[in-house]
Amino acid sequence: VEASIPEPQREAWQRNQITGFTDKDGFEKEVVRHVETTLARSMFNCDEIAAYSATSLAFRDRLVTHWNKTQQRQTYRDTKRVYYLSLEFLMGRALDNAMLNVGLKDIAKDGLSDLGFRIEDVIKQEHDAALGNGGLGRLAACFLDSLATLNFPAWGYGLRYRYGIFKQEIIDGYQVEVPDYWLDFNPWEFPRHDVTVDIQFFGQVNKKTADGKTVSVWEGGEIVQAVAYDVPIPGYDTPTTNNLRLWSSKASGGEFDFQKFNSGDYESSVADQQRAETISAVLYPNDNLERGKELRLKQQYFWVAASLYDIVRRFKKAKRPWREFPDQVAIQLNDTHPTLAIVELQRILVDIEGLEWDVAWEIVTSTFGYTNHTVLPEALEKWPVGLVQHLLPRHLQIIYDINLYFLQTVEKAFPNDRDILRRVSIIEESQPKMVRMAFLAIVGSHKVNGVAELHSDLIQTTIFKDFVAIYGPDKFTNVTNGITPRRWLHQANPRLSELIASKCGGYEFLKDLTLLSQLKQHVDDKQFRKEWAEIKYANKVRLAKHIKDTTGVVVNPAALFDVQVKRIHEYKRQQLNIFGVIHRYLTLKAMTPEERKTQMPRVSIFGGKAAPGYWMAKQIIHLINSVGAVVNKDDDVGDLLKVIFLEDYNVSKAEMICPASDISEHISTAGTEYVYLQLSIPFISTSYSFVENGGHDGEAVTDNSQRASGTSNMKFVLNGGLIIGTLDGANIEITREIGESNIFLFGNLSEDVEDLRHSHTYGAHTIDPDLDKVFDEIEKGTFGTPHDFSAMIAAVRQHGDYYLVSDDFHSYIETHHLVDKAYRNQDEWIAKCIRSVACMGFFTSDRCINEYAEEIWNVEPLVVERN
Ligand code: AMP
Ligand code: H2P
Repeated sequence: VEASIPEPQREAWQRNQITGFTDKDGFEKEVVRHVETTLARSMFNCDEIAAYSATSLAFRDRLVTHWNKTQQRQTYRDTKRVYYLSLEFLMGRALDNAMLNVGLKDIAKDGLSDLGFRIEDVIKQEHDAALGNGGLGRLAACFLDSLATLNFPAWGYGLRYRYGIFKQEIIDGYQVEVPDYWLDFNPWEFPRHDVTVDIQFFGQVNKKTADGKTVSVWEGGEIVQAVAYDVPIPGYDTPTTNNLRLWSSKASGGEFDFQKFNSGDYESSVADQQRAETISAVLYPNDNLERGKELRLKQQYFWVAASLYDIVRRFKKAKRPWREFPDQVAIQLNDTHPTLAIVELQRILVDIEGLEWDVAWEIVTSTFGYTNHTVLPEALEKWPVGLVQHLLPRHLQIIYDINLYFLQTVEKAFPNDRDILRRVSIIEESQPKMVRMAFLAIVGSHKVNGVAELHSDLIQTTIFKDFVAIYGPDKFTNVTNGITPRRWLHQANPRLSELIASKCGGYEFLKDLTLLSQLKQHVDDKQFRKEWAEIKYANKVRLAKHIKDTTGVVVNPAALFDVQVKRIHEYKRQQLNIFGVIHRYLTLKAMTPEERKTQMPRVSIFGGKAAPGYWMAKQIIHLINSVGAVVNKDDDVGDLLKVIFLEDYNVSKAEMICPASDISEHISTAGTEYVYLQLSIPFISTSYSFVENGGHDGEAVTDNSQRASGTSNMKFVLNGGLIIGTLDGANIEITREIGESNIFLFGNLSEDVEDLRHSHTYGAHTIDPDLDKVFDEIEKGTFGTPHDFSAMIAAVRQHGDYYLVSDDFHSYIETHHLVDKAYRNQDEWIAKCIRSVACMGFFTSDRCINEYAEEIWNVEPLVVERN
């Protein structure tokens, strides 16, 4: 439908163009207008939530005028666009980010104050948009910020979950999950009831002949409607405002089935409606674990089919020939979750548009790029063939054809190697047969990248080794992760950002983070160090207040704040940390009061969610809280040790925590293999097991880094905190950039991990004597019922200590002594922090996006003119 306004009437539109507010008075007017009209309230009943809502709507109005201009210019110029497909976007709050990115926060602050509100209180009203689990989802959010800031024509596509990641409550020391109903009021989204797509499931495939040509037609089954919701993504200091389009599911054909309704079957017609809505109802709360649930596959197809329909529709508007599709469209697959997009595009081109298979396949493979985020075998997606057949019968046929043509080329290239066909086949010949999504993603993309140097090397030498032999090394590349300095420095730590700006010639560093290197010249400036230290202290006071308000525990802001916040996972080794804390406690208890006076006070701060089905992770949370309950009221130790578990860790809490840390922990085991995983992750269903024949390639996955990259390490260093870590993931590149003297490294190296594991004897494995004492203390009941923690101890003592907690314990404890010692010399400590920040330029997500743009997407920025 052509809905555009004809030329003669356009003048009226242009005359009435909306220009957003630019000063305090204009802002105040907009807030009052929204309070009184949009919200139908007044000065007599405007609370902080209403002030937040009206402020957000005022800024949203501003964003959307820029959004329109950006989209119009992109449409008019018709340059290549990037589409970032991610099942997770962990956006956090939007208001503060919007105010800073459009450069009007000061105006809003003064305006709100005139109207009777403190801007900090207003900002705090916002509910986090928590549509993700951890690093993978937050990376997608940082990438959106960089794409807009660098003026790339780019859209994100995801799912509009009604429930994001659950809210965590700690009750009696245990994690309790509460649904996150975040959509009560969300001023940041625009429902697009005019942008809907019908998505088909189930049914059957029939061959039909028309004009002498036989085509496959997918018929029957059920239709679910996808409705678009758009979220504007403002760039920093640029009018470019990109779009994040999230799909919501709805029963097609109106409210419910009227036939059923009329025949008296009201309940079942409502049930159909509910079933359709279930698709986008909830984010799967597992990090690094795939569990083969039908609903998850439905989510994936629903989202990629709607997104591709939209992308293809937009491409077709310019009436270009199909072969130009890859010149206009780059699609990045964030992990394997959107891999069905490859199959769907092939289906659209062959079945619907009538292209020849080879022509279509060339277009498909030139369009897609695939990012791998982990080599953890339990995270690599596989779908049972039977399930795909049932849900997406035509797609399974296409997958088989893709595999057939692929294996034929492999056979030609490796004529005497039968085994390679079995190893690289997209279909795993297991019981039941499985579709290996990572292999499909590789075959259907022109570039595959890992997210840190070590990680990208590892995928090429282990899980994807055969594919390197088949395609050559050029198909594989590395893009080391990064973070947006706008949110993670400027927004989270405004005072530090201001201090840095005063030494780096203004705020340009926020757009070119390498400018931070100018800080090096000021390391010896006493006044500068003093101000730096004051800011850190103030940030710690703010966190201490939050701790007091939420846990009741009073902590001393002068103590060394030691932070580990991230999803709870055995490979991330929060258990190593808490065992270390117990060791510290026992050491303090054994000292005389005189000796204690010489010790460095410490606050050990933990935070993070456990997947609801991950029993061991929940035990770890319970132990941390149990230790805190004992230690925090022990007068012998007093300020020398406090143990805090912060409830419901999320993006907005991270923004408060990162600036307040002195040392943070990034201590995953530097290596893995798969054989014992069944023991240590008991809830993995054996029928959906990768254990059967090892990793994707049917061999033992050996010598892998467990942590692909890690990104919170970057956030902590950028905020002037030091880190303790293993030689794993991006820790390695951080060390390279900031220098070994500015980081506390410990533990075994990934190359030794395998040998160590083999040396562990089952049943009675000799462990570190200090760790043994920690275990004895737990078993004595010092921290509550010992039985509660017996599995955690058994994992180390009896079950082979898969994560090498005992092997690394001594070096961990020793390194923490070095941390204490270093912290005593505050002046030198601050100097280390400044030197580190000066070297963090590499870790901006802007650098990542420029690398993707150049090496993978082949897209150019498109600058939108300012008003
Ligand atoms: P679409 O690409 O159809 O999803 O539209 C996205 C946005 O691009 C719209 O909301 C408009 O702001 C803009 N747009 C679409 N079509 C045109 C056009 N013909 N001329 C200028 N802008 C357009
Ligand atoms: C994962 C990896 C991290 C990596 C991140 C982004 C999957 O994050 O484990 O090492 O930095 O992707 O590439 P997470 O586990 O936090 O969801």
